Amino acid sequence: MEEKFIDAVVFDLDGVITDSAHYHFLAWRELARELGISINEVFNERLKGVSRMDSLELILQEGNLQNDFTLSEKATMAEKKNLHYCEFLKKLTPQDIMPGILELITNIKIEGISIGLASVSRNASTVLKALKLEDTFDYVVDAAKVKKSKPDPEIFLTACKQLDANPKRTIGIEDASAGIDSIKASEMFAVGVGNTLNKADYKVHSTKELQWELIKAEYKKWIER
Ligand code: B16
Ligand code: MG
Repeated sequence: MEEKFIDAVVFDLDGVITDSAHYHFLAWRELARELGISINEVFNERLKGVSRMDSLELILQEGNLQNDFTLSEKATMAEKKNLHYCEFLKKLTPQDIMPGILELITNIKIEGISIGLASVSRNASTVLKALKLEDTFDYVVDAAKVKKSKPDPEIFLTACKQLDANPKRTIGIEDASAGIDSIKASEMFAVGVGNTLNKADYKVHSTKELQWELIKAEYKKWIER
């Protein structure tokens, strides 16, 4: 049997496992509109992988309103956005798992490689339940388990530690620039899904292209470079 050269694969949730990143955008856009701030999909790239309160700060800065609200008012705004987001989550079903993801997970598991999930979302467990993936991952790191949001490496390093994986023998899959920075700061191999992730070690345009044999081949080239 071929020697195992990868310890684990750690997935991001929003934007990789399911398109909840779009629901985050719709909920933020509505809150921003109420504040007289206009945000679009290009601006939204900066919110991906960023915690709820940090996302709110970026939106307020965009409207030059960063000094206009108390902490308590900001907490109320973030809660309002979250309630709106949670309404979208009620519609989520296993049909909303991104194309190619279940096949990828199956192929990784066949080789006895651990899989983890690293999401800074406080709604991660709700999303996993809605997708019927709550028992799929060997370890899930969510907002409750880390102090620092992506791009800090804490979340991916926590996943590696809990999976007993050496970061250099671990692959991270992300759709956000903050997430790729977090993976690289962890010294892992970074797979980027999307068009704007220049720092990724291997890039694909969509989850459909996440093929295990190709990812392994790219990882091998990277580790042997
Ligand atoms: P919540 P990920 C992140 O999840 C999202 O990408 C980001 O847009 C969101 O603001 C953040 O979770 C916090 O989410 O408001 O649900 O706590 O990409 O790390 O899975
Ligand atoms: Mg994401």
